[in-house]
Amino acid sequence: MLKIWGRLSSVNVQKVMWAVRELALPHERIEAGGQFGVIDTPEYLRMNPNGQVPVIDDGGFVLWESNAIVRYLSSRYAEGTLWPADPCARADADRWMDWQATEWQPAMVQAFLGLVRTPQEKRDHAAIAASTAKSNAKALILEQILQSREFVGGSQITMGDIVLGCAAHRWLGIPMERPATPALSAWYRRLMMRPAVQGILTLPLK
Ligand SMILES: N[C@@H](CCC(=O)N[C@@H](CS)C(=O)NCC(=O)O)C(=O)O
Repeated sequence: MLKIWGRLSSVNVQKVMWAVRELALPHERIEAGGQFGVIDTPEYLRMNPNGQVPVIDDGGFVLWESNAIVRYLSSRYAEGTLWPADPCARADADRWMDWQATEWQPAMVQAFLGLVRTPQEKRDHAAIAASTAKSNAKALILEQILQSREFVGGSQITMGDIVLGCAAHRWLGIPMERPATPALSAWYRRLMMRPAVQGILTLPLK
């Protein structure tokens, strides 16, 4: 059976769990990271030398890196749906996944850590302000695309929506000033109605 290691408060574990549940794959999730530890044990480091979550083991195939895991599960179990059959549609979804990892996530990380995980007296306000401005500017790029599409890759949900949806969940949950993003917010509400996100993206941000 597919095994997933990772705590549900991790945005990267959320992506994987949403994909697993979207595909109704039989699985077992093992708590790891944060308060659960596990990630610094020799057994775990043999699976992921980075000592991070998530990791999966699918019938002996061990994989880390959340977006790579979402791609693997989609290509293996969701050809034609989460993994679009058309190479251009697939590249479109794929491009947004890379954008999440290399642009939006790094832009928002300081605002998230500062405003959600750091006590008020220890906050670096300049870093938070810079991160807020940068992540908001990136969000407006997504807003523009979603003004003419129901999902990031077009009219159907793909692996790109899972990864971006988790990032949007975080961005929308950070207690900071945000520009109006009506199309992004409507897309997010559509995603949040999916049974697969219940119990994952419905947990409080921490
Ligand atoms: N690029 C990696 C990043 C993984 C990562 O940063 N994981 C964090 C949680 S989001 C982690 O393991 N932190 C240590 C911990 O949870 O104890 C991925 O996307 O999987």
